[in-house]
Amino acid sequence: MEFINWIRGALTSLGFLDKQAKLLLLGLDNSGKSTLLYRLITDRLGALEPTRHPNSEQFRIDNAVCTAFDLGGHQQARRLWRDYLPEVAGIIFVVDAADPERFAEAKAELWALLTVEELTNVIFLVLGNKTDHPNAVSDVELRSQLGLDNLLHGNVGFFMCSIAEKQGYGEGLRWLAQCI
Ligand SMILES: Nc1nc2c(ncn2[C@@H]2O[C@H](COP(=O)(O)OP(=O)(O)OP(=O)(O)O)[C@@H](O)[C@H]2O)c(=O)[nH]1
Ligand SMILES: [Mg+2]
Repeated sequence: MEFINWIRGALTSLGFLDKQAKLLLLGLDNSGKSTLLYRLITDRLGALEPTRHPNSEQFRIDNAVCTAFDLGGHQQARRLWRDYLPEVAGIIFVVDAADPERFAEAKAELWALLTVEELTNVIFLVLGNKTDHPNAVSDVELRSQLGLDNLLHGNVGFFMCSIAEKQGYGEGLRWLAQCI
């Protein structure tokens, strides 16, 4: 059995077999998490209600079969985030790049996760969303506001995107799929 698992692991890492990955979609309320999930499974832009209950969907990125949990980002929902951390391969942390008043709050939540010991080997994809919005700040500005300037860990990727205009998140997700 050990040997079979070893062969499986080797074939998966060479890209011959599908990887299975549990992902979490986290970030403040209104950042665009559910919009992203809906986009990934339907390829459409949905008019969605704020997420009140956790839900999950499966989708494929290259050879990674991902099960993503959308937990909701309002204060009460954030208390649930920690319950979902076991077995997580990647966290997609969505930030509204057009809402500077909430950058400090987003930074605090992001860093609360980045410093969890259990998550040391987890891949973080930080998406600065809503680049189509007139108030959106630049990637340099957002990276700095989130304290990601001098990040030396290879497990954190930062990409700007517009889920509405189907830009940027594809590159981010492919980077994530390669890393997990
Ligand atoms: N302009 C613009 N608006 C976006 C984009 N992505 C999402 N939105 C809008 O942002 C708002 C919030 O999106 P949701 O996906 O519901 O946000 P959420 O992160 O799931 O929020 P919670 O469920 O409350 O945690 C909606 O009005 C979306 O239409 C984008 O790329 N550009
Ligand atoms: Mg939502």
